[in-house]
Amino acid sequence: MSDLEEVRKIKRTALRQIEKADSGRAVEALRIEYLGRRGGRITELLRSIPSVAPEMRAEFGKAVNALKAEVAERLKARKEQLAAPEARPAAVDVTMPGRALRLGRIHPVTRATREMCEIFGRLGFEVVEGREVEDEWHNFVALNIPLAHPARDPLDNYFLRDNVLLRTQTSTVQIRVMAGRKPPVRIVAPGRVYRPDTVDAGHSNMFHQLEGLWVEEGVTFADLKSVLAAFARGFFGPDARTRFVPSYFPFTEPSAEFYASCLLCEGRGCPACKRSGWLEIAGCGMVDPNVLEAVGYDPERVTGFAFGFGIERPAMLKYGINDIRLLYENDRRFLGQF
Ligand code: 2NL
Repeated sequence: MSDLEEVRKIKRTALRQIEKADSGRAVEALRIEYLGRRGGRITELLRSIPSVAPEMRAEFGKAVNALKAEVAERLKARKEQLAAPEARPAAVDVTMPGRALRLGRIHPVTRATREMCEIFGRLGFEVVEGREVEDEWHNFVALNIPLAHPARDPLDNYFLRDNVLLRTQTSTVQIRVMAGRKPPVRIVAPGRVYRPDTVDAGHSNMFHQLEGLWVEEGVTFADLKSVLAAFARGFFGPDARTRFVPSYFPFTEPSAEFYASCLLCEGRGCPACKRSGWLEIAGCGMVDPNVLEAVGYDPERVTGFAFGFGIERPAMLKYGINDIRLLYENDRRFLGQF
């Protein structure tokens, strides 16, 4: 057999074996068999070049070097092919159980919001939403909050630029509804509000509010009391008791703070209610005539009441959450409990 025939034969078997190799380990074994430094079949051919007859040497040397290059190339390609995941169909065990889907839960703030809206819905209130970026007219002026009022201090608001700020209460939504339609109006407005407060277990610079408004001919403070009492029984349970304490807001007159009996201690006094037995859950009052006038309503013809609830505080009470920050961290270990 001539030397060149030997080269062709090694080439045929090497390429066939590489094609059949079914693992990285098998490819490596072939590399050692053909290209190994000691005793590799092609290595040996290369070493034999100097002893080939001079008239054959150049041609033989060229053939052996080409063989070496081609085998090395094929080994590399086969190794890469086997490393690709789709090259290992045997690795898929079709009898394995599937991966369980992680079902999402409703966030406690969303749950509380929906529950509150549902209760007010039964009382005839329509749910409306609005923008979070507002102007000073909707956030302050229409609500009878004058320029000199401390609530308008630039340090107590997130101003984006002159006359543009993140809303501090959702009353802005009610102002927009009233400015856009005639009475009667019976709405609740849930949503995010923003105040640059220092964050701690009980405070966040972003929180949620649900404000409500009922404006129509003949609406009285008695209606306010019965609506909020009905809400408290719906949200906290049929045994919830309620009380109103005189207060002050620029946008209502008269104004009141609204308390429900503490649902944790049933009014006996505990840390949640600071031993008073009562929880302050909303501010409320009769809509100030200046507010009605600002939106083009006639305060001689219609009257109304309004109220503003925080959402986090009642949600935390109801679901037993002791730090408001947990509500915004999106830790699945926390969220999975609701
Ligand atoms: C609170 C409680 C309150 C209102 C919000 C309101 C809205 C309109 C007109 C009049 Cl459009 N009032 N909302 C009323 C009383 C209380 O929020 O603690 N606010 C600082």
